[in-house]
Amino acid sequence: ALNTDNIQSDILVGMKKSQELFYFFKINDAATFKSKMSSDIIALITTTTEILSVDTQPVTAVNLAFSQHGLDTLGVTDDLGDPNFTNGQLSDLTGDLPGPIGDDESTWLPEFTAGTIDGVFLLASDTVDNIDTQLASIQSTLGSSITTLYQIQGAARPGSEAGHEHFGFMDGISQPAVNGFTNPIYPGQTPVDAGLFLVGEASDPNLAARPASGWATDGSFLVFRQLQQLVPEFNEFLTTHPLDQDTLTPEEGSELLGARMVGRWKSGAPIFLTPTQDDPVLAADPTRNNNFDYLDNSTQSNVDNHFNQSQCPFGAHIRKVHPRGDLDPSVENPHFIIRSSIPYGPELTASENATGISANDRGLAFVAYQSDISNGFTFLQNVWINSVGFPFGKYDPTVGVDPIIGTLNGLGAPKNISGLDPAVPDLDQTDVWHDVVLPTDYVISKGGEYFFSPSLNGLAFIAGA
Ligand code: N7H
Repeated sequence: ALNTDNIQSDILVGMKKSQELFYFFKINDAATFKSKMSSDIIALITTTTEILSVDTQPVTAVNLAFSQHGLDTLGVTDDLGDPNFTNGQLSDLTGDLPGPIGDDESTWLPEFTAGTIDGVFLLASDTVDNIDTQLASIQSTLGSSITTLYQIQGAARPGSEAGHEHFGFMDGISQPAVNGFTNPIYPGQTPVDAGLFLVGEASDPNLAARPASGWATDGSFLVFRQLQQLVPEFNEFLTTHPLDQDTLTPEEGSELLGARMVGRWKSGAPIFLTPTQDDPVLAADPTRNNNFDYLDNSTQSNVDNHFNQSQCPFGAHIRKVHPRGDLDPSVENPHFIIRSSIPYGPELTASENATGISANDRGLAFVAYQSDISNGFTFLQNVWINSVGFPFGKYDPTVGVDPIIGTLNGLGAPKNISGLDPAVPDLDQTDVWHDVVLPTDYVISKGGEYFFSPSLNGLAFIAGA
């Protein structure tokens, strides 16, 4: 079993609250910061054990993670064994291996391009007031040893949209199961080793590269991304390109297009199981809503699935990032991440709806945990999401980039996506594949950073460094 008293809460469980602040800071005075860590801050950090029971959940959950720049500033000299973390996220815009993550630096906020972020506090609670109170207390403890660089206030969307991201789709349904931790494991959930997410576990593929003293054990790399979503523009595209106009109303045709781009209906029901209409009962049933594999129902072979996109386009968002039966598990499993994202920004205004133009910044405060960033986030973004050929080996060799978050070289370039239209999903060799062309990007990266979320023991080590 895992040492859940030692692991920060967000990594395996999430923050379990409707409001979450990401507070990015710079360290001015390492000695004072470390002494306050020991005397006050570490006691505030919420563990996995605490978040699991409502009886022990704090009013405001607190997690703390550092960038490489922050660890350097604090005098931690050990190499954590993850080159992407060491070099920072900005260097993955132009780096060689594992290649560019597709962002255009011109869309990054100066807060993220400056390379000065040392750490981030994650503060989560039921109200923004609680968060502000906790933040004020932390700031008063740390005084001038830190400076605020940037903050993003995340929030669950209101009412019946709770749990849905800003395009309107239910999020947070599918996560890998962690061996020795996740219980129950629902049908369709893939059990994988804890070492894919937690550094220093026996199953950590990079165990030999970790600090010999073991202080990094039970920590995880936190990939943060501020992903702006152009919601009225996305909605306008769906409205003006309804599918299957012979049998569906324009509204239904637009809804179907959105569902085929994501791979789930807005309710969360997977289109592979219910391809022509939404099924909210299925969506709400955790024993069924993740139980599918993209394999042919009758033969359980993937032969048919090399040319048949009737149940789900090859390039649907959730198929790109978790191809299930399209790949052998030994090939796919190293690339699982645990997601802990939350929407940020206001609801759509009436005038944004009317004009189809975003006037406010809103999107996803994207958080993903893994023990190897080059196998997790950057691999998914570069090799699967942004590759027009992935899933490889399909009858149509140009599947297209991920229609939700993929980018072609060149910001906002039009993107051809195969199989979105179910009227022509299953073609023989003489037919021409019919692509739907997305005129531009509806998700724009505003930047991000790589952090290390240490264990409680690891935080104590850092404080003593
Ligand atoms: Fe995605 N969306 O609303 O369209 N995502 N995602 N994501 N995502 C998922 O199954 C979305 C992003 C993954 O196991 C769902 O839990 C949006 C990045 C993975 O079958 C929905 C953005 C990366 C899964 C969305 C965004 C991923 C997943 C269905 C950005 C990785 C699990 C809910 C603004 C680099 C797939 C669910 C599985 C699911 C959306 C970003 C990865 C609705 C809007 C950057 C691994």
